[in-house]
Amino acid sequence: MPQIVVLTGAGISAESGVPTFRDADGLWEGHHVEDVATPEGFARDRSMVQRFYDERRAALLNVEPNPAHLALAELEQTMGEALLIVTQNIDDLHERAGSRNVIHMHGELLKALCQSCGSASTWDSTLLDEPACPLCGVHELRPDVVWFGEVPYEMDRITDALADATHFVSIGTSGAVYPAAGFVQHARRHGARTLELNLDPSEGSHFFHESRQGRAGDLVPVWTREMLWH
Ligand code: BJW
Repeated sequence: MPQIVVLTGAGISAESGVPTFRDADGLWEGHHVEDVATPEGFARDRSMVQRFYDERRAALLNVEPNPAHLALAELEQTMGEALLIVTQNIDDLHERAGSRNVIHMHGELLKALCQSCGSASTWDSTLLDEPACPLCGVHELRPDVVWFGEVPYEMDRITDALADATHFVSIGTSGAVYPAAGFVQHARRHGARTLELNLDPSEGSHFFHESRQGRAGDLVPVWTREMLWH
Protein backbone atom coordinates (compact mmCIF):
# COMPACT_ATOMS: atom_id res chain seq x y z
CA MET A 1 0.00 0.00 0.00
CA PRO A 2 1.45 3.44 -0.91
CA GLN A 3 1.80 5.95 1.92
CA ILE A 4 0.91 9.40 0.66
CA VAL A 5 1.57 12.75 2.29
CA VAL A 6 -0.17 15.68 0.61
CA LEU A 7 0.94 19.22 1.54
CA THR A 8 -1.61 21.90 0.65
CA GLY A 9 -1.32 25.69 0.58
CA ALA A 10 -3.46 28.71 -0.25
CA GLY A 11 -3.61 27.80 -3.96
CA ILE A 12 -5.91 24.82 -3.29
CA SER A 13 -8.54 27.13 -1.77
CA ALA A 14 -8.12 29.92 -4.36
CA GLU A 15 -10.83 28.52 -6.66
CA SER A 16 -13.20 28.47 -3.66
CA GLY A 17 -12.70 32.24 -3.40
CA VAL A 18 -10.23 32.33 -0.48
CA PRO A 19 -7.48 34.86 -1.34
CA THR A 20 -3.85 33.61 -1.49
CA PHE A 21 -1.13 35.38 0.50
CA ARG A 22 1.52 36.56 -1.90
CA ASP A 23 -0.08 38.88 -4.46
CA ALA A 24 1.83 40.87 -7.05
CA ASP A 25 1.76 43.98 -4.82
CA GLY A 26 3.34 42.12 -1.88
CA LEU A 27 0.33 42.91 0.30
CA TRP A 28 -2.07 40.45 1.88
CA GLU A 29 -5.59 41.80 1.59
CA GLY A 30 -4.11 45.28 1.94
CA HIS A 31 -1.85 44.45 4.91
CA HIS A 32 1.88 43.90 5.30
CA VAL A 33 2.45 40.32 6.47
CA GLU A 34 4.60 41.43 9.42
CA ASP A 35 1.66 43.52 10.73
CA VAL A 36 -0.93 40.69 10.76
CA ALA A 37 1.07 37.44 10.97
CA THR A 38 3.62 38.02 13.72
CA PRO A 39 3.32 38.10 17.53
CA GLU A 40 4.98 41.55 17.38
CA GLY A 41 2.27 42.87 15.04
CA PHE A 42 -0.40 41.51 17.42
CA ALA A 43 1.25 43.20 20.42
CA ARG A 44 1.46 46.49 18.46
CA ASP A 45 -2.14 46.62 17.26
CA ARG A 46 -4.28 43.90 18.80
CA SER A 47 -7.61 45.29 17.52
CA MET A 48 -6.44 45.50 13.90
CA VAL A 49 -5.24 41.87 13.94
CA GLN A 50 -8.40 40.62 15.71
CA ARG A 51 -10.53 42.46 13.11
CA PHE A 52 -8.45 41.00 10.24
CA TYR A 53 -9.04 37.41 11.45
CA ASP A 54 -12.68 38.12 12.39
CA GLU A 55 -13.30 39.20 8.77
CA ARG A 56 -11.58 36.08 7.39
CA ARG A 57 -13.57 33.85 9.79
CA ALA A 58 -16.84 35.46 8.65
CA ALA A 59 -15.83 35.11 4.98
CA LEU A 60 -15.41 31.33 5.48
CA LEU A 61 -19.20 31.05 5.72
CA ASN A 62 -19.51 32.15 2.08
CA VAL A 63 -17.08 29.65 0.50
CA GLU A 64 -17.37 25.97 -0.41
CA PRO A 65 -14.85 23.18 -1.09
CA ASN A 66 -13.87 22.92 -4.76
CA PRO A 67 -13.10 19.85 -6.94
CA ALA A 68 -9.52 19.67 -5.60
CA HIS A 69 -10.66 19.33 -1.96
CA LEU A 70 -13.37 16.85 -3.01
CA ALA A 71 -10.95 14.68 -5.01
CA LEU A 72 -8.60 14.37 -1.99
CA ALA A 73 -11.52 13.40 0.25
CA GLU A 74 -12.57 10.75 -2.26
CA LEU A 75 -9.03 9.36 -2.37
CA GLU A 76 -9.06 9.08 1.45
CA GLN A 77 -12.22 6.95 1.24
CA THR A 78 -10.17 4.32 -0.60
CA MET A 79 -6.81 4.79 1.11
CA GLY A 80 -7.91 5.51 4.67
CA GLU A 81 -5.04 6.50 6.96
CA ALA A 82 -2.46 5.78 4.25
CA LEU A 83 -3.30 9.29 3.02
CA LEU A 84 -2.33 12.20 5.27
CA ILE A 85 -3.14 15.80 4.37
CA VAL A 86 -0.84 18.36 5.96
CA THR A 87 -2.35 21.75 5.27
CA GLN A 88 -0.85 25.18 5.81
CA ASN A 89 -4.35 26.58 5.40
CA ILE A 90 -6.40 27.71 8.36
CA ASP A 91 -9.74 27.27 6.57
CA ASP A 92 -11.84 24.11 7.10
CA LEU A 93 -12.44 23.25 3.43
CA HIS A 94 -10.66 19.86 3.57
CA GLU A 95 -12.92 18.79 6.46
CA ARG A 96 -16.03 20.16 4.77
CA ALA A 97 -15.12 18.14 1.66
CA GLY A 98 -15.01 15.00 3.85
CA SER A 99 -11.30 14.55 4.64
CA ARG A 100 -10.61 13.30 8.19
CA ASN A 101 -6.87 12.65 8.32
CA VAL A 102 -5.80 16.31 8.25
CA ILE A 103 -3.10 18.18 10.17
CA HIS A 104 -3.44 21.99 10.30
CA MET A 105 0.22 22.86 10.81
CA HIS A 106 -0.52 26.65 10.85
CA GLY A 107 -3.59 26.34 13.06
CA GLU A 108 -7.30 26.84 12.47
CA LEU A 109 -9.41 29.94 11.96
CA LEU A 110 -12.33 28.28 13.74
CA LYS A 111 -10.41 27.94 17.00
CA ALA A 112 -9.41 30.50 19.62
CA LEU A 113 -6.31 30.11 21.77
CA CYS A 114 -6.31 31.37 25.35
CA GLN A 115 -3.06 33.21 26.14
CA SER A 116 -3.74 32.73 29.83
CA CYS A 117 -4.52 28.99 30.23
CA GLY A 118 -3.21 27.78 26.84
CA SER A 119 -6.39 25.94 25.86
CA ALA A 120 -7.86 25.98 22.36
CA SER A 121 -11.65 26.32 21.97
CA THR A 122 -13.87 25.94 18.94
CA TRP A 123 -14.74 29.50 17.82
CA ASP A 124 -17.03 30.74 15.06
CA SER A 125 -17.77 34.32 16.17
CA THR A 126 -15.66 37.44 16.72
CA LEU A 127 -12.63 38.07 18.96
CA LEU A 128 -12.45 41.88 18.53
CA ASP A 129 -14.82 42.31 21.49
CA GLU A 130 -12.30 40.37 23.67
CA PRO A 131 -14.65 37.63 24.97
CA ALA A 132 -13.78 35.41 27.95
CA CYS A 133 -12.08 32.04 27.54
CA PRO A 134 -14.79 29.35 27.99
CA LEU A 135 -12.40 27.34 30.18
CA CYS A 136 -10.67 29.84 32.50
CA GLY A 137 -12.74 33.02 32.06
CA VAL A 138 -9.77 35.29 31.29
CA HIS A 139 -10.22 37.78 28.38
CA GLU A 140 -7.01 36.88 26.52
CA LEU A 141 -8.14 34.99 23.43
CA ARG A 142 -6.27 35.18 20.11
CA PRO A 143 -6.79 33.32 16.81
CA ASP A 144 -5.33 29.79 17.09
CA VAL A 145 -2.99 30.31 14.14
CA VAL A 146 0.79 30.04 13.76
CA TRP A 147 2.53 33.33 13.03
CA PHE A 148 6.13 33.88 11.88
CA GLY A 149 8.57 33.03 14.65
CA GLU A 150 6.13 30.54 16.24
CA VAL A 151 6.46 26.76 16.04
CA PRO A 152 4.02 24.99 13.68
CA TYR A 153 1.74 22.29 15.10
CA GLU A 154 2.44 18.53 15.10
CA MET A 155 5.94 18.72 13.61
CA ASP A 156 6.98 15.33 15.06
CA ARG A 157 4.00 13.56 13.49
CA ILE A 158 4.64 15.33 10.18
CA THR A 159 8.34 14.49 9.97
CA ASP A 160 7.62 10.83 10.83
CA ALA A 161 4.97 10.64 8.08
CA LEU A 162 7.35 12.26 5.56
CA ALA A 163 10.03 9.69 6.40
CA ASP A 164 7.56 6.82 5.79
CA ALA A 165 5.99 8.31 2.64
CA THR A 166 6.20 6.58 -0.73
CA HIS A 167 4.62 9.64 -2.38
CA PHE A 168 4.81 13.33 -1.44
CA VAL A 169 2.57 15.75 -3.30
CA SER A 170 2.60 19.51 -2.83
CA ILE A 171 -0.48 21.43 -4.00
CA GLY A 172 -0.94 25.20 -4.34
CA THR A 173 1.91 26.53 -2.22
CA SER A 174 4.59 29.06 -3.16
CA GLY A 175 7.32 27.22 -1.23
CA ALA A 176 8.31 30.52 0.39
CA VAL A 177 7.60 29.59 4.03
CA TYR A 178 9.56 27.11 6.18
CA PRO A 179 9.42 24.47 7.55
CA ALA A 180 6.75 23.41 4.96
CA ALA A 181 9.00 24.49 2.07
CA GLY A 182 11.59 21.91 3.21
CA PHE A 183 9.21 18.92 3.35
CA VAL A 184 9.93 17.90 -0.26
CA GLN A 185 13.64 17.46 0.46
CA HIS A 186 12.94 15.53 3.66
CA ALA A 187 10.50 13.14 1.92
CA ARG A 188 12.79 12.71 -1.09
CA ARG A 189 15.81 11.92 1.10
CA HIS A 190 13.73 9.09 2.60
CA GLY A 191 12.81 7.69 -0.81
CA ALA A 192 9.44 9.27 -1.66
CA ARG A 193 8.40 10.04 -5.22
CA THR A 194 7.73 13.81 -5.21
CA LEU A 195 5.21 15.76 -7.28
CA GLU A 196 4.22 19.42 -7.36
CA LEU A 197 0.80 20.63 -8.59
CA ASN A 198 0.75 24.44 -8.78
CA LEU A 199 -0.38 27.31 -10.96
CA ASP A 200 3.24 28.45 -11.44
CA PRO A 201 6.52 26.68 -10.65
CA SER A 202 7.10 27.31 -6.92
CA GLU A 203 10.37 28.57 -5.41
CA GLY A 204 11.36 24.94 -4.77
CA SER A 205 10.13 23.39 -8.02
CA HIS A 206 13.56 21.98 -8.85
CA PHE A 207 13.46 19.78 -5.71
CA PHE A 208 10.55 17.71 -7.10
CA HIS A 209 10.81 14.70 -9.41
CA GLU A 210 7.88 16.14 -11.37
CA SER A 211 6.09 19.49 -11.52
CA ARG A 212 2.74 20.05 -13.23
CA GLN A 213 1.36 23.55 -13.82
CA GLY A 214 -2.31 24.44 -13.81
CA ARG A 215 -5.31 25.06 -11.57
CA ALA A 216 -5.67 22.75 -8.57
CA GLY A 217 -9.32 22.10 -9.50
CA ASP A 218 -8.12 20.61 -12.79
CA LEU A 219 -4.84 18.93 -11.76
CA VAL A 220 -5.80 17.30 -8.46
CA PRO A 221 -8.71 15.14 -9.75
CA VAL A 222 -6.45 13.88 -12.57
CA TRP A 223 -3.72 12.92 -10.09
CA THR A 224 -6.13 11.23 -7.62
CA ARG A 225 -7.57 9.14 -10.49
CA GLU A 226 -4.01 8.07 -11.36
CA MET A 227 -3.48 6.97 -7.74
CA LEU A 228 -6.79 5.06 -7.66
CA TRP A 229 -5.84 3.12 -10.83
CA HIS A 230 -2.31 2.50 -9.46
C1 BJW B 1 -2.66 28.02 -7.31
C2 BJW B 1 -3.91 28.48 -7.64
C3 BJW B 1 -4.78 27.53 -8.16
C4 BJW B 1 -2.88 30.15 -6.92
N1 BJW B 1 -4.37 26.27 -8.30
N2 BJW B 1 -2.27 26.76 -7.48
C5 BJW B 1 15.11 32.69 6.66
C6 BJW B 1 15.30 31.52 5.90
C7 BJW B 1 14.50 30.39 6.11
C8 BJW B 1 13.49 30.40 7.07
C9 BJW B 1 13.32 31.54 7.81
C10 BJW B 1 14.12 32.67 7.60
N3 BJW B 1 13.71 33.65 8.47
C11 BJW B 1 12.67 33.15 9.20
C12 BJW B 1 12.43 31.88 8.81
C13 BJW B 1 11.36 30.98 9.33
C14 BJW B 1 9.98 31.46 8.90
C15 BJW B 1 9.95 31.59 7.38
O1 BJW B 1 9.78 30.63 6.65
N4 BJW B 1 10.09 32.81 6.86
C16 BJW B 1 10.09 33.02 5.42
C17 BJW B 1 9.48 34.38 5.13
C18 BJW B 1 11.50 32.86 4.91
N5 BJW B 1 9.04 30.44 9.35
C19 BJW B 1 8.48 30.47 10.55
O2 BJW B 1 8.68 31.39 11.33
C20 BJW B 1 7.64 29.28 10.93
N6 BJW B 1 8.09 28.77 12.17
C21 BJW B 1 9.29 28.19 12.32
O3 BJW B 1 10.09 28.09 11.40
O4 BJW B 1 9.51 27.74 13.61
C22 BJW B 1 10.78 27.09 13.89
C23 BJW B 1 10.58 25.61 13.99
C24 BJW B 1 10.14 24.87 12.91
C25 BJW B 1 9.98 23.50 12.99
C26 BJW B 1 10.28 22.85 14.18
C27 BJW B 1 10.73 23.58 15.28
C28 BJW B 1 10.88 24.96 15.17
C29 BJW B 1 6.18 29.68 11.08
C30 BJW B 1 5.56 30.05 9.78
C31 BJW B 1 4.12 30.53 9.99
C32 BJW B 1 3.46 30.99 8.70
N7 BJW B 1 2.22 31.59 9.02
C33 BJW B 1 1.33 32.03 7.93
C34 BJW B 1 0.08 32.71 8.56
C35 BJW B 1 -0.82 31.64 9.21
C36 BJW B 1 -2.08 32.21 9.69
C37 BJW B 1 -2.94 32.75 8.59
O5 BJW B 1 -3.25 32.07 7.61
O6 BJW B 1 -3.34 33.90 8.72
O7 BJW B 1 0.93 30.89 7.14
S1 BJW B 1 2.10 33.12 6.74
C38 BJW B 1 1.32 32.43 5.33
O8 BJW B 1 2.26 31.75 4.45
C39 BJW B 1 0.39 31.32 5.88
C40 BJW B 1 0.54 30.26 4.84
O9 BJW B 1 0.14 29.02 5.36
C41 BJW B 1 1.99 30.35 4.47
C42 BJW B 1 2.33 29.72 3.13
O10 BJW B 1 1.66 30.39 2.09
P1 BJW B 1 1.16 29.54 0.84
O11 BJW B 1 0.09 28.63 1.26
O12 BJW B 1 2.31 28.95 0.13
O13 BJW B 1 0.45 30.69 -0.05
P2 BJW B 1 1.07 31.65 -1.15
O14 BJW B 1 0.07 32.73 -1.36
O15 BJW B 1 2.45 32.06 -0.82
O16 BJW B 1 1.17 30.75 -2.45
C43 BJW B 1 0.02 30.26 -3.13
C44 BJW B 1 0.49 29.44 -4.31
O17 BJW B 1 -0.65 28.90 -4.93
C45 BJW B 1 1.24 30.27 -5.40
O18 BJW B 1 2.41 29.56 -5.80
C46 BJW B 1 0.25 30.34 -6.56
O19 BJW B 1 0.86 30.27 -7.83
C47 BJW B 1 -0.56 29.06 -6.33
N8 BJW B 1 -1.93 29.16 -6.81
N9 BJW B 1 -3.96 29.86 -7.36
C48 BJW B 1 -3.08 25.93 -7.95
N10 BJW B 1 -6.03 27.90 -8.55
